[in-house]
Amino acid sequence: MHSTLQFGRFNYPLTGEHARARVMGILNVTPDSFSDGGQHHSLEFAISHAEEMIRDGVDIIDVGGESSRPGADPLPLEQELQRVMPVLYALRDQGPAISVDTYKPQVMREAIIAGVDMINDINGFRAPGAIEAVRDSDCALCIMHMQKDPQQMQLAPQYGDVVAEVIAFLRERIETLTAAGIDPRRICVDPGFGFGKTLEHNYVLLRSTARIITELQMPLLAGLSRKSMVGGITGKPVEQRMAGSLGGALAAVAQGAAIVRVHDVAETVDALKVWQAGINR
Ligand code: 7PJ
Repeated sequence: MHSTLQFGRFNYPLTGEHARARVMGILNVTPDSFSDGGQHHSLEFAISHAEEMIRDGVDIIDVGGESSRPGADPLPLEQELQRVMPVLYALRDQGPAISVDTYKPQVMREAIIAGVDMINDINGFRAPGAIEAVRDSDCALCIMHMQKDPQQMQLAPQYGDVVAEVIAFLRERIETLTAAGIDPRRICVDPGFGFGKTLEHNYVLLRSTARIITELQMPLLAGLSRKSMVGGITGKPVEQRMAGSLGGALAAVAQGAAIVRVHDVAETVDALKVWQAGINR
């Protein structure tokens, strides 16, 4: 494992006494249904949500314009840029690191010009031109595993050995990125909870967090906040999954996850502080 993760303007220690899990807050920028449908309200709403996360102690804000919920339709490039770019420019000097959740190379290029610190790609930089778009920058790169695409992924996910297959996929992507000249200290990996996985696949992967980190020797990002895997255990609908999500985040961090991607920033920050204070290092 490298001793640090290069994260644009930031550099996160991964080993030693200053290492700690980072909290990534989810900022969805989608048109609001309660106004004229223009860009203005969604921008103001996104900024005030970001300000709340900053007060709550967020480390990284992950800005996403396209829903990648199971069955969701892709968003045209121009619309994604219109949603996301004003938010990136508004947030880039507010303190936290900024990430953009996109698989489109043109959005990656514009976001890097705007100064983002991470490109978070649910597609693992497989789109033609994605690697070239991010190569000559110092932003972090999150490589996520997804089986099929958001339209198809939850129809009938199948694996022989889910952990081995996710690791093999991530290893191939790491090798392709580093062969293109990308510094491995910029890379983190993500098993992609809910992206082409059954409940059982998701929990086999969560229980294998430490193994994935050890085999790949890369920092790991875990995103399970409010997902169906939390509902599958608790029986709770999406608006009642906060405590379950905290439990899942702690399970990942206890196995060495470097970053947790969450909706509930204040609660996650507190849970991690108390957990950190209460364990033997
Ligand atoms: C993830 C993501 C995730 C990373 C989404 C949702 C669906 N990016 N983007 N990992 N999930 N890296 O938040 O429910 O798990 S969108």
